[in-house]
Amino acid sequence: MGAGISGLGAAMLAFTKGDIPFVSDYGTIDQPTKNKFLNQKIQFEEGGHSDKLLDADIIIKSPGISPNIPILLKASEQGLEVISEIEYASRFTKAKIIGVTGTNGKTTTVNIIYHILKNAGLDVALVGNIGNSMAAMLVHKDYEFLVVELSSFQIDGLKNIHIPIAIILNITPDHLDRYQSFGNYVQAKLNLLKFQNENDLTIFCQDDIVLSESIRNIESNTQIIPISTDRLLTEGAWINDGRMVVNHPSLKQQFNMEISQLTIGGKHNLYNTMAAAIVANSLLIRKEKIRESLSNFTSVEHRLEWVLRLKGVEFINDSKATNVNASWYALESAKDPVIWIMGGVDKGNDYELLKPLVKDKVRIIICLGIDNLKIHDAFGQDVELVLNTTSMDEAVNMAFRLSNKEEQVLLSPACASFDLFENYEERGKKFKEAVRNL
Ligand code: UMA
Repeated sequence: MGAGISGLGAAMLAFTKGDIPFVSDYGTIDQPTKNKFLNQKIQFEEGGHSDKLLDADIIIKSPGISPNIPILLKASEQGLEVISEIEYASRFTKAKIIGVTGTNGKTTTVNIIYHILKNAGLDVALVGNIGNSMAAMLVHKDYEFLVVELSSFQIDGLKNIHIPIAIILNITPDHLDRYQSFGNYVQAKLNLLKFQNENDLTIFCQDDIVLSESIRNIESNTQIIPISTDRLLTEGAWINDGRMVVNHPSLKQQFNMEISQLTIGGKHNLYNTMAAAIVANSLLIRKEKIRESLSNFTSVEHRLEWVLRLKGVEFINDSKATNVNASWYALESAKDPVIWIMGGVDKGNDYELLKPLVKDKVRIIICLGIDNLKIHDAFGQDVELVLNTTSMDEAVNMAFRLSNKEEQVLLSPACASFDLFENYEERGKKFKEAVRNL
């Protein structure tokens, strides 16, 4: 179900492995995807989900599709197996899976892990929520390691996968439009531990109160490894006197490194780096290789990405920030004053968390979205100006016109992008284009 990235990948893998795929999409399937189906004689339907789906042995559901739509409720009444593309793909690989979840930081963390493993000469692929279908990646070859970015929607569709190394970076409210309550969302993330056994590693951030309390209350027999930047731990990963230290009985090697040698800054990146360093040490990658990789890793596109400086004004692309917490990190690491371009599709945002930072650092807010009322209500009293626009070019031009020397123009929407853009990548690319056009 769904003919996007994951549906196309699943269909291609099914076809290659001798299963008979049928693809159903409620929207219009784009022509290049249709051509791929036609080339392989893969059957498909568009413009709705017909009852033909109920004749299947397994339904592979794309993560963006709600499990509560009528056809899926019917399928579950009939006892049909409904799984995610990641679960389906896992049935065709011998790779050691490193699964990374969390509300924020997943993309940076999987990229760091991938970078270290690749640099160490390992046979590794980077897949999942990052934008690469795991199934599509396995069509032509298998890998020794798969680094998988997992959204909670993707975890929901897992069943028998084995995840020897799991990372949960943090849990803050997101996707409340789909999970009804924060508790359900927390549970969805913690379900990752269901796919692990006593020899497996679970890495989690101890400084995240919700996460550390929930993880302690969960029945699990895995090797749980905490990371912290706030406290000196004796086991796990922590910061001591400017050095990152990694040490845990379940790891075969100890590791430490000067944090001044890390190429990516900010407290959040320390967590991402510590998690990646634990993974690398558990795989016994040579310490010099780990240090080398961590000191030449460059940041991820659309995540606090520095674009350029023009007449003393700095432009930062943080389009990947699709929730309040991600924008909190961006504002926290920003130099003041900030002209903040934000807004889009609100996923149940509570802006209270941002108010102190906004008061302190933001001078002007430019809303880039169709419905901006909530933003005006939340921050109208805290900044000089709140302006509306529905065009990226206009937003960037406005920001530049109103900016002063030594200010920062930050695109960090705190919202999803679907009202005006295809996805956050398109939003980020349009931002960079508009900035370069200045
Ligand atoms: N569709 C239906 N029926 C429905 C609803 C949608 O057929 O009831 C169809 C749409 O018409 C469309 C297709 O489903 O053709 C899209 O499916 P999808 O939304 O699951 O998107 P994919 O292209 O398969 O991409 C998904 C992830 N998207 C979502 O979870 C929304 C991608 O994460 C991921 O990279 C990709 O699988 C490969 O694993 C993106 C994302 O926005 C980056 N993730 C969210 C986030 O990070 O916040 C969770």
